[in-house]
Amino acid sequence: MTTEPLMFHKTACILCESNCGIEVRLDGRTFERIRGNKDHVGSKGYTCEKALRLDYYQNTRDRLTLPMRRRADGTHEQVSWETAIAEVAERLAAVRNTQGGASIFRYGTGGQGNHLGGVYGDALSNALGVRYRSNALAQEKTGQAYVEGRLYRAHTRGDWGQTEVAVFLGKNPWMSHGLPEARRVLKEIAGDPERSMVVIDPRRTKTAELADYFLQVKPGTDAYCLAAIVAVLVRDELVDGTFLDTHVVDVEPVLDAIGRVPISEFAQRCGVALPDIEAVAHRIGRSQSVAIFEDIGVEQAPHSTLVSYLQRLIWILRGSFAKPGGMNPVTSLFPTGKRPAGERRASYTPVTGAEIITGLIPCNSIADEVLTDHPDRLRAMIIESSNPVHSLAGSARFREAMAALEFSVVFDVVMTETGRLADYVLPSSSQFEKPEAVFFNFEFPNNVFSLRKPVLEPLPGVIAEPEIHARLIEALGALDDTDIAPLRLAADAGRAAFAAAFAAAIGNKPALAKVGAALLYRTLGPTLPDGLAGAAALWFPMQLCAAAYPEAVERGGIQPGPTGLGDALFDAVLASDDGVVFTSHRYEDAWDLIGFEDGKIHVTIAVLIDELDALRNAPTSYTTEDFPYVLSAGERRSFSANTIIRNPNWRKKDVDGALAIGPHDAMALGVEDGDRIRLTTAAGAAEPIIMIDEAMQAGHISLPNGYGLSYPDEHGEHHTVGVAPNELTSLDWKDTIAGTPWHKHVPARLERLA
Ligand SMILES: Nc1nc2c(c(=O)[nH]1)N[C@H]1C(S)=C(S)[C@@H](COP(=O)(O)OP(=O)(O)OC[C@H]3O[C@@H](n4cnc5c(=O)[nH]c(N)nc54)[C@H](O)[C@@H]3O)O[C@H]1N2
Ligand SMILES: Nc1nc2c(c(=O)[nH]1)N[C@H]1C(S)=C(S)[C@@H](COP(=O)(O)OP(=O)(O)OC[C@H]3O[C@@H](n4cnc5c(=O)[nH]c(N)nc54)[C@H](O)[C@@H]3O)O[C@H]1N2
Ligand code: SF4
Ligand SMILES: [Mo]
Repeated sequence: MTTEPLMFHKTACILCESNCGIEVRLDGRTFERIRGNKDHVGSKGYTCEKALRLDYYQNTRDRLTLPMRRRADGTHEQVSWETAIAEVAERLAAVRNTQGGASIFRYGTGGQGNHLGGVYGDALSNALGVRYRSNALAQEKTGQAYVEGRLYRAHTRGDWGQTEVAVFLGKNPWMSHGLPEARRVLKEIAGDPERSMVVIDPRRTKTAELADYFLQVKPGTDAYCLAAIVAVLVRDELVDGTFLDTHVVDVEPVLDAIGRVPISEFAQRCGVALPDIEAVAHRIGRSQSVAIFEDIGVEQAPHSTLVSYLQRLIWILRGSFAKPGGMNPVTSLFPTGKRPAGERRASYTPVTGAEIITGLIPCNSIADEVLTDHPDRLRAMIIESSNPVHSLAGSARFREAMAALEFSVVFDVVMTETGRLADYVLPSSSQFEKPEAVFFNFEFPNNVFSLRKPVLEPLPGVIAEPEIHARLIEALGALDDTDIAPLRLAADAGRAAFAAAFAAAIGNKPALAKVGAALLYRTLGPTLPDGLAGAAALWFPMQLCAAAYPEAVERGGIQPGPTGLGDALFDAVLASDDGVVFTSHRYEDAWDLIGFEDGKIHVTIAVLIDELDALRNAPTSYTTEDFPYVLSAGERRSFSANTIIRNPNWRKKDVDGALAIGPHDAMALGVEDGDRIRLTTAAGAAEPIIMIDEAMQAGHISLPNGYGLSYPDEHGEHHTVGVAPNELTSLDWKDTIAGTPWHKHVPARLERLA
């Protein structure tokens, strides 16, 4: 008897935004072996150690296999899908009918690997008239979006493969990745005498060890450090005047403000020696190109929006834009066209009046939008692929908010901290049991889109998000067979007939556009090969993308087929296991990707210039006698991955999620490596194990993210390992502009345990 040779199936890692292509060999339903996919056009075989442990995600003990409904006593019971769909639709409709769709809030829509379900979630939200939404981006990237929206209305990325000076600002890519083949690229830059790496971080990270210039700022003082760098560039005439004259508007107010920066005082404030700041400014000032990667070390710390602005001033003043090695705008799968500069319609949250940036409510405001008797408060929540009770600042307050809701439903694969408080949890198939994709396609010149095919059949009882959402939309009466049947027939007749019928259907009944994703799933979906029905909603963005950037799409290697370029792109995406280059740009195209009609950078942002001027009177420290340490709550380590893997045994090291502390502080406290310690903040307390770490500066302590999840043992008893960081964070520590939380900057106290 011969046994079938075990086959490798191509898919992608779902543990961070890099989504490296991988190959999985199955033994039954077990991921018996995992390796990098060398043919993947984005990652080329690269992975880190985490991808090899994905079986802990797929074969987790706490998978849900039927919908869960909350009983009056707070426990959950299993119910059938028929019951769950009917009741969830009815409850949502009841809230909408009495309080309006705007009182239903939507949180999440995808983690690090699964954004396709969110498109169908959009359709459900549209069917209900949902107006307010948010997700994790509103606790990290909205400050950056605020700045980019005003400067050039596009999103830029560094050209890491070629840049002469790479700057990592509150970013530790050795551990957190976030750029393709991160460790390879870092080593390449470090090993090249013609190139330099600058790291700005209070901690001597793995990345900092590779750096040519390491600016070890005091936590939370990056604004001072960056202002000083910018001011040295201007003082020492290292600004690219030709670039400014040609491409940048409204330069004078910025140059004036920079001229007012007290350079040596600011150097002192951030704890970096002035010659070190000057050396970095001069290295950047002499370079052909500089690229800067800011991440949550600064985005979740004081003055975060100002920091997002100041770092951009560095490369704008250097003219490091639209060229190899510089910063370049990326294409979008959902292009929005151009606008006159300065034309902006701001919107605000209904209760607290917080500014909504890129359509997202600041995460720190959500609970306050619920916990009030304001008539326009949020009254129901739809939560998809995220665990806000664990991941938002102030967990206690979010739990309170969930308890106050009239209705809540969570879409997840497991029972989470959030699911436990929800009225219903709808279990979806895992990321390896359905077609999936991410919309983090942010590179230049080549943008890669990867559609992953299912590796396994869904676990019996679970359903993929497109089907769950379509059923809910149908139960709400927003889509029915009279809409679906003619388009099904047209889809069978071919793509040209389908495109015409789809356009006509929406022309006749514009409300169908709102639930377009579900309509595509029900009609085009069944004609797609290999169980890819769930990818049907991609058909529309692929058409938009091909229409917006036809030359870039063709340059990527896609030729228009009989029914056009959009269909050809869509089919190429469906056919490939290795990712598709969906746009390939030339550097000069960067100007055309600016979102303003005049194609210029508008460099003055008055509010931020005011904040820059006010810096010299702002505090550089928020610690007190009671809380003398700065706690960074949520550092990325080699075995942290948000809350995607819940079984603590997946970790090969740092099993406890130790609190990192410098040797001086440890000595002063009289504690040793491996001791437990009492850690207290204004919001809560915990007793983590400590890890003495030379990388930490005095007064700074750090906990990893993604710990403190409860997980059942073989007897079903739940245990929690490590500290859930947001039991220690509070809602009021946040950026004044974007409202993003200061996860990295929590005043804290340490006490030795008796
Ligand atoms: N291993 C792993 N990788 C991940 C993830 C994961 O969970 N685990 N999550 C992914 C996600 S969702 C994200 S958003 C990214 C985040 O990726 P990173 O931003 O790189 O992650 P962190 O380690 O949280 O923070 C980066 C650095 O900020 C530093 N820092 C703390 N306070 C300050 C400060 O005041 N100023 C400066 N300049 N730096 C400061 C920390 O010391 C740390 O080295 O990682 C992604 N990759
Ligand atoms: N204190 C502190 N808090 C932080 C951070 C920090 O550094 N410090 N980091 C913040 C950052 S940057 C981020 S990005 C957030 C991340 O926090 P969240 O946005 O809450 O996301 P994840 O932890 O990735 O949760 C993903 C959820 O999706 C579920 N899931 C997995 N696969 C599927 C699927 O196929 N379908 C469905 N429906 N669900 C699925 C998982 O079980 C999990 O519950 O945390 C933030 N919170
Ligand atoms: S965790 Fe990130 S870098 Fe590591 S293999 Fe997965 S996607 Fe790639
Ligand atoms: Mo994130």
